[in-house]
Amino acid sequence: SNLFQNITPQLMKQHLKLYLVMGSVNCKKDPVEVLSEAIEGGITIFQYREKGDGALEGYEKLQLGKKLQSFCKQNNIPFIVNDDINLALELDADGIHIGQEDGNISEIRKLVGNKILGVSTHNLAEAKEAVNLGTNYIGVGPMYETKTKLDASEVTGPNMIRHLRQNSINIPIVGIGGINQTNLKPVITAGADGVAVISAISASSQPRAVVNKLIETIDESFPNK
Ligand code: TZP
Ligand code: MG
Repeated sequence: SNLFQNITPQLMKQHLKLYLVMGSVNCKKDPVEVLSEAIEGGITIFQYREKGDGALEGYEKLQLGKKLQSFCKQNNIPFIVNDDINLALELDADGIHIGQEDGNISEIRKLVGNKILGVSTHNLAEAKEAVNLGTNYIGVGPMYETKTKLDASEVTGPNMIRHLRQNSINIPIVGIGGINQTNLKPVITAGADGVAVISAISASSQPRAVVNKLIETIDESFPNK
């Protein structure tokens, strides 16, 4: 798909508003059901992150990816693949999200062309590098303690986002890690364009209701609204 190729920073920021990240391991219900409810609730971008104990591999990983991608397509939601560049290319995903240990950012940019490229960052040096290499957005975190990512680095808190903004990091930013309805406001007021969430949505028995609430709280949190 080329709908989101060469995405503008402005459109990227809009789509980062509520970023659902998940795979089968994170879901209380069928992942397809979780995603379709979350889309109905109003998520604005989705990342397929099939990782951890019991994660699907090979053909099964591909098949679930195809199903989730088709729901995203029907609803104009960018479909991003975590880590797996071959899968992103095979599915013709809208983008790829990588961490600091997932390879050379410039090489990955060459492989994925004009697709969305997002990178996880934890400090100003990493954010500056991501900007210089032309990534479309950065994830910053963990904002808060999280049980979802076992090898998560130290909590930075929303202040890291404020620090990046004060140091002229103007690209789209999404906060991640331990975020829920009760603690998201400081992430937005620190300067994030949105929040990325795994367990608050995917481990819920009512993903649609949770997403409705998150959207309402995000809207209330933006300084100009
Ligand atoms: N990267 C930093 S924290 C994290 C990732 C993938 C996990 C976020 O999951 P949750 O359940 O929203 O804390
Ligand atoms: Mg990774």
